[in-house]
Amino acid sequence: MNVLFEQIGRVVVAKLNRPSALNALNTETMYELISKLEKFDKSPSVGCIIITGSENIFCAGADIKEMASKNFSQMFEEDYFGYWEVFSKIKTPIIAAVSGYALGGGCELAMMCDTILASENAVFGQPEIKLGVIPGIGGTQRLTSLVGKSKAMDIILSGRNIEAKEAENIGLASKIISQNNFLNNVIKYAQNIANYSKTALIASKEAINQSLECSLKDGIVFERRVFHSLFNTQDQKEGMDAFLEKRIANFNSIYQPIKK
Ligand code: DAK
Repeated sequence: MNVLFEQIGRVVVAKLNRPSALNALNTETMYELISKLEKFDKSPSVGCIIITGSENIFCAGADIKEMASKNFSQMFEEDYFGYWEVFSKIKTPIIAAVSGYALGGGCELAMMCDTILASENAVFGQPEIKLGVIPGIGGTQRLTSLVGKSKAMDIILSGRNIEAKEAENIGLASKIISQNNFLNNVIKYAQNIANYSKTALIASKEAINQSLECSLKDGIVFERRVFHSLFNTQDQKEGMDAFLEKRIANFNSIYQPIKK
């Protein structure tokens, strides 16, 4: 198995597991990861997903051995790596827990997640320029929207590595977490998120992502409409009742009909 899955409470941990290829992403791994995540996404018992690797390697990118001998027709006809678009359609929040190298497609996988938590030893980079190609799973687009044009040009044109501190400073990683007990600390962070209303989590993710696709004016209207719609959920009643009754809210009645 190229990916190991474990559900801990409401959190699913997907661990890339191709140590001999430094967790490089081949076609098989892509299908294994995404098809399983699609199932977890639909489960009401899952509120947050973590994608991670081992302590020293998150992912060394797309599998160079698989790609090296392909020609344009093959890449084009099989729409090589086109299935990654399905990953972007997953509604459940996804955290990239990056320890060690996240290079090329590995960095792009982290950026496809909703936020990146980096261990102190994390190293990011888009070294495709050294292979005579460019990032191919959204790197030129997502890195630019995260760090701005000038910094994205610097990183992609030079192919240089970025240490955790710089990744945090430029907004690529949302924060650095101590290497000691890294994954357990990310799981705790994810559990906190996963216990909120899944409907509200999905709505937050959708509204934030919408901001990248439309004008501020349209985005604000979109947000307001989604906000209004949440008043038809049991979780909104539960969240606000719990606040007024000074108790902890018990969310996740996503598929239950609203109580009168
Ligand atoms: N693919 C396949 N095998 C890889 C690999 C990779 N990306 N990275 C490492 N390996 C393999 C090595 O070949 C080696 O295998 P053996 O020789 O033992 O058989 C083994 O993993 C250990 O690697 P090293 O000996 O190099 O280990 P080091 O600790 O010395 O170095 C490293 C670690 C991560 C710095 C180094 O391995 C490295 O630089 N790796 C390559 C990183 C890289 O260039 N990544 C970008 C890959 S290109 C597309 C969409 C997307 C893409 C392309 C097309 N379409 C939509 C068309 C994306 C492209 C990429 O990601």
